Amino acid sequence: MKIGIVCYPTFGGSGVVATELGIGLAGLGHEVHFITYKRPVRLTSFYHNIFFHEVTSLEYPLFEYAPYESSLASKLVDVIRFEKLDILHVHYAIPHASVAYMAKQILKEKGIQIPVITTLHGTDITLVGADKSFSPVVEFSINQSDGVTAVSEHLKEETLQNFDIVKEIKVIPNFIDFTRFRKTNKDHFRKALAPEGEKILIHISNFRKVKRVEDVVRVFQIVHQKIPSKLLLIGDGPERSHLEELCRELNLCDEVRFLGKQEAVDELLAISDLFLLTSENESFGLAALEAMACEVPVISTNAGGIPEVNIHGQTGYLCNVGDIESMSAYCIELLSNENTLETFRKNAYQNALKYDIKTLLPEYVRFYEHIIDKVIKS
Ligand code: GMT
Repeated sequence: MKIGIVCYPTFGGSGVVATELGIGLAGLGHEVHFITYKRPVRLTSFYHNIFFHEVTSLEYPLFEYAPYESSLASKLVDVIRFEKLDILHVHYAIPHASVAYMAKQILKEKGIQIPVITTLHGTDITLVGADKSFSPVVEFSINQSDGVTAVSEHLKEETLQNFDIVKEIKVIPNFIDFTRFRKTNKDHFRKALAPEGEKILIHISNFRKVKRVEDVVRVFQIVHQKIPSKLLLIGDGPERSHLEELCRELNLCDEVRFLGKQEAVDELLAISDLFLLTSENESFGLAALEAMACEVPVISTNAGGIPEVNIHGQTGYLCNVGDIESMSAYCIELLSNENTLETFRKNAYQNALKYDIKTLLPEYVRFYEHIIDKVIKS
């Protein structure tokens, strides 16, 4: 198949999933075309059957905001037409689903049919998409997609509750590539970050308010009083300077390392003992799955789709949003008992195996074939 993929090219979960999916599909022999404003960050190597088409917005003094949607729609028309794509898969509804609809209509005028699949990732439905300033467009464009997928059961339910959806939503959960995410020996690295053999807690996110990273720091403050430990904060975003100030206030600057955006997150996970995910909303929690694949148990909230990934009492523990006391108590419990920690490590890995890319990639391929068939027969 010739597959077009539209996504945000950034470190965010939806961009990561879209990129890994494209790489996986190319590995199966399909031809993949990424169409977005920057080369996706996870697309680091050269593949003979992966192409990147950069969308550039026209600057003009009249435009306070350059109309990216029009540039993307025009690029889609061009790529679909001249590369003869079989299907277009857009990740994150806003604005990709409505832009895909526009491109589809333009191509229809030219006698070209392009099946469109939209994958919902989370904030496109929960935080941003449900806002009145977007919701009519989101609802319309989901209903106009030929196929719709969501990354968790919870997200599917939330979409059906928030919008009047007439299309069937298929759940295809996020996946993990075990050739990259696995426990490896990085002891030298561990020594550099925790020279006295301290335990390592880790959090990875985009530091947006929804992640409640302040809770991570406050949980760590309690844990650190009982267990010699270090906290690694990976990622960057709007809350970072506030968190740096908080660490200064709490006198934790020597124990908390802000490592910024990192590509080799697998190497940092490989030296970690616990992963903290304190989000108030999370459709899936890809970062938690990446941790589990590297045998790192997860202490998280029970928000959104997280309980579908992190199993309470097996792969980690789930607590109510903001319940810092319970989260820290669970961290201390696990970090104080080497045997239990080891069992949780194994459980985390076992549960992550359910999300192996090798199992989930064929699900996407079957779904593509089904949608192409349906559109062609219509
Ligand atoms: O978490 C974010 O803010 C980034 C966001 C995105 O769209 O890139 O992540 C969402 O999609 C990920 C991949 O499907 C999911 O693992 C995240 O749970 C989801 N984030 C939220 O629902 C807040």
